[in-house]
Amino acid sequence: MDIVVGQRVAPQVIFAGPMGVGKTTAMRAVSGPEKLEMDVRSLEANQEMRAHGKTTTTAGFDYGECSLPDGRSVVLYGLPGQERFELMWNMLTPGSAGIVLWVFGDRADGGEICAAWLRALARRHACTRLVVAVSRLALAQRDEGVRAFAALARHFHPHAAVLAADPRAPEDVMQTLAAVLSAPAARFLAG
Ligand SMILES: Nc1nc2c(ncn2[C@@H]2O[C@H](COP(=O)(O)OP(=O)(O)OP(=O)(O)O)[C@@H](O)[C@H]2O)c(=O)[nH]1
Ligand SMILES: [Mg+2]
Repeated sequence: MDIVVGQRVAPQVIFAGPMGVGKTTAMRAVSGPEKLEMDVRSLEANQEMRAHGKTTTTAGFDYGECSLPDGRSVVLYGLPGQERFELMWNMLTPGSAGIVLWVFGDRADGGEICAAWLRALARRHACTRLVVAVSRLALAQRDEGVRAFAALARHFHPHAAVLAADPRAPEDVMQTLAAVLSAPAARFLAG
């Protein structure tokens, strides 16, 4: 029997966000065997990322299929984080049922980067479900960090859900998926 990849009825969720935040890592954490990665060796992976073992960047997209604990299936697409591959953003973003935007919670420019991504997504998707997943927040800073990103995200999307999540932890990634599927869809606001 031929193997058929893809589940036509499953909602498609996009993992978006800057280079190195953990979109491919998150996809790997929850996907079953039917997955595809298009990473290439990268000069851009900076020293900090190399220290954590990241030497590649996504030049195309990630594809994965995931079953949630309640039995629902989700198809995942991970965007490339670098703007030079924005052709993929144009192709994949408009068709998605929901977006998980992964952001850096430990960088001084994390808010700015998050706002730039929200603008880029708003240009490509009029109405969607949105979760902002804040990575790398120390436990003591979690509440404050989530509050700060929530205020920013709601500038751009009235029903954005914001949570702290580690893209390496399958249970955290599952939580972002459950959150995006249960969030109300809404139009992006002019931010
Ligand atoms: N220390 C630490 N490392 C993390 C955390 N989250 C992710 N990482 C690491 O950061 C790197 C993320 O790499 P990728 O998943 O390839 O990032 P990406 O978002 O797909 O990047 P591009 O495809 O280049 O846009 C991996 O080496 C992860 O192990 C975290 O919370 N703490
Ligand atoms: Mg990637």
